[in-house]
Amino acid sequence: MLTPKSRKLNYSDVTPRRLYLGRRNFLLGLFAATASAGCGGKSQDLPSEPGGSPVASKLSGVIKGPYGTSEAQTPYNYVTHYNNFYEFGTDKSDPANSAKNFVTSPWSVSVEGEVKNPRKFTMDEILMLAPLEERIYRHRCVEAWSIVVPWIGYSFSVLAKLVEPTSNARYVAFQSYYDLKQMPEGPSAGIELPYVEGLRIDEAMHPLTLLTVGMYGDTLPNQDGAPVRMVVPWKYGFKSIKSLVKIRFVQEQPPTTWNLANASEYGFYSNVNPSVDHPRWSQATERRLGELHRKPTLAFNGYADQVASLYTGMDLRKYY
Ligand SMILES: Nc1nc2c(c(=O)[nH]1)N[C@H]1C(S)=C(S)[C@@H](COP(=O)(O)O)O[C@H]1N2
Ligand SMILES: [Mo]
Repeated sequence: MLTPKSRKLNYSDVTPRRLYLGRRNFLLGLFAATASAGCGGKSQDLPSEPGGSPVASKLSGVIKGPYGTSEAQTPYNYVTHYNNFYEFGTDKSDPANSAKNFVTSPWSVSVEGEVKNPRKFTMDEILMLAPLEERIYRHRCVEAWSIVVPWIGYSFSVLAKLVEPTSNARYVAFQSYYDLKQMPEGPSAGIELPYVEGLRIDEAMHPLTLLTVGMYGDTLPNQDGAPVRMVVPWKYGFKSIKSLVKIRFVQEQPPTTWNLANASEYGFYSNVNPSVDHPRWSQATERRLGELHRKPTLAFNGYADQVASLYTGMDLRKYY
């Protein structure tokens, strides 16, 4: 069928090289290093080993990717205990607890719409489509906090090129997993679910746009969007949709969850822009989790050199 022709690897043969169940030792080392960072505090607050499959396991064969920032990485504990994942509750501390037993295997992502080769990718296939790169990106939430995360993945364009978008494909629509049985808090989240997001095709194909399968050397913890999510580093965090199950190439600009919830506060583009305030607060500065002082927010979250040209001639106050 549509197994990439250049690869002679059998997915079931190679997967064990990517995934080692080394999580426990890995986490013990990490928490030893970060326990003093001030988040959570008591050791009882640290995640315990759940029954069944591990939340995260080590990824092997990860190479250094491009575009990394040299700023200090945010301690793992913050990135896994201060989350927005409304399917699992609306408090920042909710997802770490309520996503503990989220079942992410087996998993597949269906890719459809304006493409020559619609197909479903199993998670094993997604892990093997391209070499996994570590990319240390800034992530800026619209709520004016930020983190620096060593994500693992590869450019979304790798997957897109495999399915061959047609010339009608002008946007890409993304959809998260949604299951009331596993996400009983979903109906009280105050947003429509399943969570949906979208990018213009040139934004989606930009090499910075990362199809993300891990962080800090490991697979994604459930609360950070396991087993596969998008990371679009020059946009506010809500564009970086978690726990992806469907990707649709489309002709018209697709609906997006936060725009549906409140169009005057959240636009389709949502490029990080310190000079356009949110109606209810300034976007000029941000609080980096784990740091004392606020810092100035950068245009396009510091990625202007790479992406500003995508928006030449557009009024970024109108297209917020
Ligand atoms: N499916 C889904 N994806 C989501 C969200 C969500 O609630 N549901 N929240 C978004 C927001 S607002 C942010 S800031 C980031 C947070 O990612 P993190 O928890 O890994 O830092 O995920 C984004 N992706
Ligand atoms: Mo966010």
